[in-house]
Amino acid sequence: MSQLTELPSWKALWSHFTRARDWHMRALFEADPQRAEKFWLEQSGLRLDYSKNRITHQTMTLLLQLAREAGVPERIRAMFAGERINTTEQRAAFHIALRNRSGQPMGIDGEDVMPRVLGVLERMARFSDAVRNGEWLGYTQQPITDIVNIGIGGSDLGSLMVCEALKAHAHPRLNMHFVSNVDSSQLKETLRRVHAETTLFIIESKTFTTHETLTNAHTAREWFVHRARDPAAVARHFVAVSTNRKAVGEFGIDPANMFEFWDWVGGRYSLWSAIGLPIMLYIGEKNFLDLLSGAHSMDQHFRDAPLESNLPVVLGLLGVWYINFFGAGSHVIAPYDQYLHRLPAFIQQLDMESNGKRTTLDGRLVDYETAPIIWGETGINGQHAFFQLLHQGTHISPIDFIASLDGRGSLPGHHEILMANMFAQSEAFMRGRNADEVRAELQAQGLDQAAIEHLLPYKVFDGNRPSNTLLLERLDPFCLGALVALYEHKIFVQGVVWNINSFDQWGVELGKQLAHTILAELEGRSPPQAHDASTQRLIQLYLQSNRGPRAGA
Ligand code: G6Q
Repeated sequence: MSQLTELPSWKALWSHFTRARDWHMRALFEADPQRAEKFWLEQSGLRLDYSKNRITHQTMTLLLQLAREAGVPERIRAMFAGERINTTEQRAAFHIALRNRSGQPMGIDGEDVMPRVLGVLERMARFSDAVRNGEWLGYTQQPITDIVNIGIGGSDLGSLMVCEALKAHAHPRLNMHFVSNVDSSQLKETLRRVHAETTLFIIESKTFTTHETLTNAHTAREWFVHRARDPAAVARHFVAVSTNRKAVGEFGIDPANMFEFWDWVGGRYSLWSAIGLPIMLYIGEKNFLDLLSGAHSMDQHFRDAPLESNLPVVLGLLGVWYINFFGAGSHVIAPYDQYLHRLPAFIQQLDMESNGKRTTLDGRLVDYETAPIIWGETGINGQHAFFQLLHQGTHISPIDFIASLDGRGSLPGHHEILMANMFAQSEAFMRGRNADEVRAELQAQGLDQAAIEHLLPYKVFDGNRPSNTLLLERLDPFCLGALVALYEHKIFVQGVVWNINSFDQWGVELGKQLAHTILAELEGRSPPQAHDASTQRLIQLYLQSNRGPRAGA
């Protein structure tokens, strides 16, 4: 039996659950006219309505007790103290220092990291300014018009998501491109749209050993040198972001063109570091600093606010309530904002890579569920696609609705439709539609009794499906920074409750290793290895299909 399931609050929650599972939120709203005000929090430009959850005041009291018994306050303190909370890699998880705008030191093992953090930020700002104002020229003395970011996972998704989200703040001359897939079609299509003379390549890799990234980077450099006809021109067109100075030098990028970060920054937590260089180039230093300030504001709230009014804590505990008690295996991110269309993918990595674990900090296997499957899409598109399952399917999947309140930048009439749909969905998920309501509606449409009874079972919605509504004052760098930090900390809170390390990713490492063995076989560098029959057959088929000259060769 694990420690978690032995906690008094855990047991109390189970006995509470035997009653709570039968509550309907409709009744909870009817019983308490103040419910929407009670389950409401505001912080750092964000408002959270969590009243449409299957909770009462007592549920929250027990969940907060669970957070205390699981040691959430102590673990928050340890994170902010720079302790090596990533125990399997013996590292701190100190991304909070990257956005520390307080002017105060933040240290790991007594060493203040802020001078290094601020030093890199300053170099990033100088470089971005030069590119943005046209001082940084390519090898034919033309300003940069296109930026191609080459990286994958944590060295791609964060910057991609933020650049998409803040497109409205972008420099008018700059086009951003992100290449992550080693499938050459992505790089090929990107290179077709840019010119060597005016393109800047950013090679982003924490380790600078990731095969996909290095392959794309080498191909991009060959493409470039072939056009520039001068290897020296690489210095004006290639920069690197990494923790591995030696490998960057070996690749052929001048260390003067390298922006550094540190091993205490996890890949999926790195957009605040030099990995955010594409963001700064795209939206400028001030906007990038506002993004950091938004995250910093959420950090301070997370560190200082009492648990009951602490947004990341409350969101994290609500997740635990559904995952561990209701057995909800998935969670939906539904932004009602086209600019946030990559947010579901970003949070998917953040959450599933952080908490998709089954070994506790003391090396035992868990006997409870951990991270849910995170999925989603822009909400309005989701409504016309997968929301059917959320309304009437057999799974319960809590939903986060996310939108900005300020629609004044929108074309006339659009934002109202968007928001009306979002509010309507959250209402429908909560209320559902009972048999009496369906009958009344069908009668009003003039259907006869037999037709009504036939349609009735299909048109009834149980409702009682939980959701959170997160409203940003507006989609600006500050609010976005706060939103991302909110999810980072929510995930951390859940990791603490489940007693797992949210900051390692051994599953990613295994895939990286195994592909090397098979690649050697596919390239004919190694004889066939002992694989299972299926893998063996797939390798053989691939080898047979690729005999002979390459297409286009
Ligand atoms: C993130 C993961 C993973 C990582 C990529 C790229 O937390 O560790 O997504 O970011 O595998 O790694 P590199 O930055 O080392 O190329």
